[in-house]
Amino acid sequence: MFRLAAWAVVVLAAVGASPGGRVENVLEEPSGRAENILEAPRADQCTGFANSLRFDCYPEDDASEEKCQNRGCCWRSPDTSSTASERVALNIPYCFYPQNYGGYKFLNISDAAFGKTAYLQRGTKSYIPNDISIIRIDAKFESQSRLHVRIYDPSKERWIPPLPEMPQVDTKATNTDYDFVIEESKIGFKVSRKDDSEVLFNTQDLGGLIYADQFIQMSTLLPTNYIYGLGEHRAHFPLSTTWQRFTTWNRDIAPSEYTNLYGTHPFYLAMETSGKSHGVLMFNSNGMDVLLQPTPALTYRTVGGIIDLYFFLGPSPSDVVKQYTELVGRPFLPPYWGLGFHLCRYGYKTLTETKAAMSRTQQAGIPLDTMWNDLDYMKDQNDFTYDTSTFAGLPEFVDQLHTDGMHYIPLIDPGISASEASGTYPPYDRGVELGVFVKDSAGKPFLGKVWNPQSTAFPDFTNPKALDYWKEMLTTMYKLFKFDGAWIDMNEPANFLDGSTTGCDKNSLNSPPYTPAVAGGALISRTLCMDAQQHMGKHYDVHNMYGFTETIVTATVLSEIRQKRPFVISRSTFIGHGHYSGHWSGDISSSWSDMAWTIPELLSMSVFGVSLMGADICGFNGGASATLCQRWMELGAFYPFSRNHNTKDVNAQDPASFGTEVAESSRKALLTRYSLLPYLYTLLWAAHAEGSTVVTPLFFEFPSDKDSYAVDTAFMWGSGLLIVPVLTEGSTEVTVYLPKAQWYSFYTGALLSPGGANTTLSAPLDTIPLLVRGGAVLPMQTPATTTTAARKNKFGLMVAADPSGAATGSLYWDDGDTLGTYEQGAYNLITFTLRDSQLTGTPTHTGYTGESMVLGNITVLGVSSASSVSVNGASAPFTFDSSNKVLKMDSLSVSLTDAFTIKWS
Ligand code: MIG
Repeated sequence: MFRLAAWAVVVLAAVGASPGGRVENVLEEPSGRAENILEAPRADQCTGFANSLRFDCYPEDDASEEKCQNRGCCWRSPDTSSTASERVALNIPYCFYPQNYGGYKFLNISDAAFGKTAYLQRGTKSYIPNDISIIRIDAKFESQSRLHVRIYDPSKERWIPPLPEMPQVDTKATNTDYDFVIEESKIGFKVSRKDDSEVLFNTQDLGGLIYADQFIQMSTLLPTNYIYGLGEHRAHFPLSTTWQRFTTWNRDIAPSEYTNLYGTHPFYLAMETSGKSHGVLMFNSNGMDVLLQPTPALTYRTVGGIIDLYFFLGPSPSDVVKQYTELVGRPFLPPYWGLGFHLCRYGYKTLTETKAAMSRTQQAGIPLDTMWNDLDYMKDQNDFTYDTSTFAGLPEFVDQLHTDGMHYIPLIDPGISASEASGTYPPYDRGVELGVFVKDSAGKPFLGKVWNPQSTAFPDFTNPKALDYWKEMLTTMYKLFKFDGAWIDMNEPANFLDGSTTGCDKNSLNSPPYTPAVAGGALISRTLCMDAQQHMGKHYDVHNMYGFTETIVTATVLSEIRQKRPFVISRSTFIGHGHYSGHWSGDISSSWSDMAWTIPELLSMSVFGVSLMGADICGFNGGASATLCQRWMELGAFYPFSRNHNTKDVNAQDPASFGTEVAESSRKALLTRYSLLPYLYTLLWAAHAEGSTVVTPLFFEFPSDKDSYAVDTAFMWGSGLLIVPVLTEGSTEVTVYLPKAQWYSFYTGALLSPGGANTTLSAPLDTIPLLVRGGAVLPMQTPATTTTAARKNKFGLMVAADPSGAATGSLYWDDGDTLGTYEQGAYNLITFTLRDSQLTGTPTHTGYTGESMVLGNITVLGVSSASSVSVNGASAPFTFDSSNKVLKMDSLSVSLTDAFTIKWS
């Protein structure tokens, strides 16, 4: 199911055996902030620049004319002859690169077995210390749709993230969808789409190419302003290109617009004017700014590693995501129970409180699969313990959950208490013995402070021994109580201090010549020192991979301990995260606007290949009102990972705590979710097997409809279901742009609108509008209040005819918990086809016999008339609603693992 235990061991060990190059110059003495002073440009080199063609030469806060000119750059106020809309942007640089900004020149360009190769040499210094004087470009034509452009130092190994493991391709694809253009007269390169000559990426002769040890900068023109991705950030789904900076540096912080957040995904997807799409990954783990400007253009600024770009040619947006996850890892297939509803809070101070929240949820008839506990369950907030007085009976509680077909997940922090009396706390003592903690510059365990009483050590998950260590710890806890998954938090890694308990040394890693626009203003802000040592490299290089490596180790160890699919939800993420686990959007607030922000976050994570995604339903910080929680429960019922979570010391937010109305709406929405779980599960399987998206942006399905490009208040499940939540208080209707298609109401089956316009949908307080798209067959199941119970029920189908009366769909089914079912063929796959008033079911794979699969009901939308129905040749009862044009068969008993035909006339 994923590149399993053995894989992680091999990779981590291999990495250990030969640590990659790392940033070299740990200067002994104060940081390298001292800049080279260059000559000011001539005035004629600074004229004739439209505002949008200015590339920022002084992104730091303390720009001045003198400092700008010392960088050899032009200082001019923005050009007022430009259009008003350009002028509103306050970020138009005063300081910008002049024409012919000196620097690199080609030494030569030649063909290579993998594509093209070229060398560039720097003639004059840049303003940043430690320029690399000769750099090499390799363009590898890796496949028809994938181009890999690597720019590096040919004479010295530099840091390249060893994970996720990238393929080494040394032969050149012959039929490519792209042209790679490189010419001696123009510094840089160009990538274009072969069939329509669209230029996708063009760095030629743009100012500011700098390749120094701790500062690498390159700009490119873009073919479009429709850019998506570049996470993790709170931002609208189509990213602003109005001088907007997107900084990636994993950070524990409540989300606010554009600040760096918990994860790093330097990948973007672009929609071209033609409706075609391409994607670009900058495979780099160092602190980075990516700047988007209206030209449209993009600038990468990273403080280490190399320029390592992968281009994905699509041409559809879903092709781009498939090509991306083919490279970085397909989403994992979660256990089926993980798709049920989860209930959690920080501040269930006792087991009794935990049980009370659970039973009022169950009393209200609200589906619930998994109970969670936060730090509260721990003794002194230390990992791998539980408080045997406040949480007395925890093991028995967990056993009872299992008896009831439910599950239990505890929070686990990476930080290990480093100040317990020696011999009393094995997690620390063993960690020291095995040497698995991150080390300070002197080689001792690096000490910070997180939740533990006095000080905290941090396991180094890049160390192959961490796998044994973590397994030992989780096994010990598993002996205490049989938890089913892991909620891994604070793994940016977060620290309540800036650096260690004794601060950080002054050197070029802890304060580099350039600091990206990170929250707190310094790389060490609320995390470790940059010169802390990990097995793979300096924290400076591996910081953004801390949570990712913890995720890999945790998922691997969990699957070994439980011998079942691991369910891991991690706050910190990196490129390729979705291959191992899910993610939630962290410490959002209980507000209407934060609820709306969860949708672009969900859509972006889908683009990054993280399928199992959710946000704290009803919001984390602050208390939610009943009206907010009602609408949020309805929306959250459609997050792939559906968990209500809350902070401590505010009012309860579990759905039953607000009284009957909220409880009833929650019950209704969650029962609808549970009825659609076979569809959701099939989508997760398809993501795992083929890289398609689960949460699907509307425009992925309508790439030639530009009006759909900006929609981020609604989202689809796959290609068949559109979810349109109400995001404003008190509204009982909601307006959304619908592309041209047949859209049916999920609830009544009525045909709503031919699309192509903004459409207002009615949304009573207890109802979230759901639209089924003509052409889809949604596999369903009679719901229950746990997935364990629901899985015993009969299946159903919702069939929605397209204008030609056709539809298709499929159902993937297995036991929902065993490792590797798909890979081992232990599953059933059934495809459904509607055409000419005839629905057929065809089992294309039958490898799972765990339970019989019986189809109990079918609803067909968009049927013009029906006076008789036959099932496998025998006539069958039905009802027909002639006003909504809905045909229903409610009392079927058809085996899904045998081919079947249902006809009507
Ligand atoms: O500093 O464990 O995002 O979900 O409840 C806060 C306590 C630490 C942050 C997580 C949140 C969790 C909380 N944690």
